[in-house]
Amino acid sequence: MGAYKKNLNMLGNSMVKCNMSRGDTTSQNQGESPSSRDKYLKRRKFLRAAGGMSVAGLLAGCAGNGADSEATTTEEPAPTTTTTEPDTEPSLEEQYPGLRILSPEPENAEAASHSTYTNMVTQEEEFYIRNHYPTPEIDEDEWSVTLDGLVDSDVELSMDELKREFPTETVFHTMQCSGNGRSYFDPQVGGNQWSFGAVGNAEWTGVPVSAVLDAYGAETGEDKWLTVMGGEAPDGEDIFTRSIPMEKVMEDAMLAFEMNGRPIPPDHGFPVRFIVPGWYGNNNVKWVSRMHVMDKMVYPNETWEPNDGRLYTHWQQYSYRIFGNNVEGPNFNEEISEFDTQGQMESAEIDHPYLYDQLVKSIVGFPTDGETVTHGVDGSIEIIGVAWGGDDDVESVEVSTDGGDTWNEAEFMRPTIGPYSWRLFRYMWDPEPGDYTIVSRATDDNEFTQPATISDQDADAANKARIMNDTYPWNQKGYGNNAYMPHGVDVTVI
Ligand SMILES: Nc1nc2c(c(=O)[nH]1)N[C@H]1C(S)=C(S)[C@@H](COP(=O)(O)O)O[C@H]1N2
Ligand SMILES: [Mo]
Repeated sequence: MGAYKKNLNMLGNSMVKCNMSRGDTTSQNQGESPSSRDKYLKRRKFLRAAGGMSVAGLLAGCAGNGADSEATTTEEPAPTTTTTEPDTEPSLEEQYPGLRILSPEPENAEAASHSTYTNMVTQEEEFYIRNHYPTPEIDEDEWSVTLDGLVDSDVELSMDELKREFPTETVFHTMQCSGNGRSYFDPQVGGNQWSFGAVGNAEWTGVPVSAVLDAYGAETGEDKWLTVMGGEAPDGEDIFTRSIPMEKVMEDAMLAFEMNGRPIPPDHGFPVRFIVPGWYGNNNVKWVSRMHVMDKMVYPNETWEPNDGRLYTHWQQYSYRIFGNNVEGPNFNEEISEFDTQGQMESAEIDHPYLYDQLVKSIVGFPTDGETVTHGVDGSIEIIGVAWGGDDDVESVEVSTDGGDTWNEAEFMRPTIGPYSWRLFRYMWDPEPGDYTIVSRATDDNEFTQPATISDQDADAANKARIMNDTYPWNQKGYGNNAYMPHGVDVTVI
């Protein structure tokens, strides 16, 4: 019971900040007051300035102040790095020069340029941010992850215990928001209007969740589920909760502390984030506060201890479901046994697929849309892009320079950096001067190929929530779009 209490405190009203002063306690919840927000941004600036520091040093820089300290100045970097920084709040645009901001609070932003998709690893500056609630400010010394449900003993693990008592692993994981490409739906659907930029590839480092579950005698049979909760929801809001099938959890889910070799930035889940390699972003719960082992997925009217009236099911059963125009809302399931999104779309048993494993997709990174290009020294233009297949391999990529009429086989660049990373591809092109539309389409090792366009609102494909007739199903929430035509690039060759 004690563990629950402490955990709930954290969820409810003591999101402890690095720079929190004692007098700030009424406004500490979501950092909404100007003063706490100022301090927060100051800290973020510090984190960015400290890019070269070791992990230990960087974490100590925050924790060393203690949660009660007013002493914001002690964690400022050396004067040489601060004198050039203006003492004003940097805008989100300044913090993330490679992002197009969709909403400042909660923060939602996507890669602004196709050029992000010429790089194997996506840097923080260009990595999309997708938040339902404002980014919490967390002191990692005060943070813990509770494990309960079908376990031998409930436990509350400090960050230090998590980091020191379990083996460390690393994985490159291409993570895409299931709403990426939503802006191309016609008629338009509600929600953030993501175009092509809500996908990135990062290296995540942390501990295998299987090691933690095994250590505390969790039931880990294939019919079990791990329900993972984020710790940032404001009072009265649904906890960001996802139920992940135990089979996948035991295979390779991770509690990650680092993104691209540095502590995970606050916007991406500091101090600890759930990583489900190959699966849509919504499964990758940030600011993890609790993991609950269950014999089904989280279901409406779920009650478990503590039954504190909080809501858990919204982000699992209502949201992140694919359903067409003629459907009032998604039906709920206690369990499903097909997690491949394409497999669910084709399954007779699942009416409204859940967004788990990612559909195969690709995007052109060079040239960018609207660009004028010239031939290289060898007389050709190198078209570059990335392709990924979720937890399936990408088998091949084709490139068209005439808007999808004719296709050419692209070649993969080396190296490969693991089964869940996108692959870079190239096509050497030798065109006459003129205007062209370049698109790419990928095929995975199940022989699924990206469709060309999005279906009409009332087409068969939409009603059945299926990829048919080379179209992706228009769906009410705008999820899962992997059609290639909408994000083609128009270029001029001179
Ligand atoms: N706790 C919590 N975790 C979350 C979210 C959230 O709002 N709260 N958003 C999810 C969604 S929808 C996506 S696409 C990814 C985005 O991760 P990023 O902001 O690091 O790119 O985080 C997921 N994890
Ligand atoms: Mo998302």
